[in-house]
Amino acid sequence: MLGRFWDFADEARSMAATTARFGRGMAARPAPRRPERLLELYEFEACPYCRVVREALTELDLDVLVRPCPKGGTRYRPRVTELGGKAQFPFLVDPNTDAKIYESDEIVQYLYRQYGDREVPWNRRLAWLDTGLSSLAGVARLGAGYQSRPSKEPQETLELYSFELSPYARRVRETLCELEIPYVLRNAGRRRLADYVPAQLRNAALERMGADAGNRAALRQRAGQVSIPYLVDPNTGRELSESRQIRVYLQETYAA
Ligand SMILES: N[C@@H](CCC(=O)N[C@@H](CS)C(=O)NCC(=O)O)C(=O)O
Repeated sequence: MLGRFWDFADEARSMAATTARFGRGMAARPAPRRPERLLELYEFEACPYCRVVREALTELDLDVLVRPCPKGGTRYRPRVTELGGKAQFPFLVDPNTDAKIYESDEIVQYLYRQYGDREVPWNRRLAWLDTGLSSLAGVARLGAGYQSRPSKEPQETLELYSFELSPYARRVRETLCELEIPYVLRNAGRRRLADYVPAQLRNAALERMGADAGNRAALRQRAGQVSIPYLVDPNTGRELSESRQIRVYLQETYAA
């Protein structure tokens, strides 16, 4: 009973964080150039600078291999110092160009220039203001996705269908982050009107308003509907779509 209450309160705070981002990290206009090899991002969920990078990835509809580096983490933090010389996050590695970039604003500019073929959006032009607002959004989360927790390392990389602004996907990413579980972030931002209607209410008429594409189409194929978040764990063969259940599953399977 108490658990349910906390879950509900936590979801409400995640919703507040979503509201505070004024729509960033929700709609996707796919980048015309697609990276051949998966981008790699060392980051942690509570970091406001990391958030703006994840938002750009959703908006450009780019997948990325996330290597979570929460405070106190030992799994990937040392690798960042080895690769770039300091423990600062976010840190992007692009194996396609050999680029290794630390500064969030530089990463966002790089992604839009290298893959998006367009300027950063107008609401990102004042980077200092946008990053300040990103910090405010983080306040609502009361430190979730900040500190590492002991965990078992999965052998194979998990996959998460997500988009940055989703309050439900955020809670799953926070758990993955705290447990230092690496995962391929399959971005599934909204592209068409029907994507704004909850999966359970979407009817055939809405579906006719346009076909799914990209990861949304792949998810429909895989799960029969598009419901975000959606976790795929090749280590156990489990696939789950409810954020509360996913969090319990991750906790039971990987927390040490
Ligand atoms: N100007 C940098 C600031 C990055 C930054 O300060 N990141 C913090 C996390 S929010 C960090 O790396 N802290 C060191 C640590 O977590 O150990 C940027 O925009 O990327």
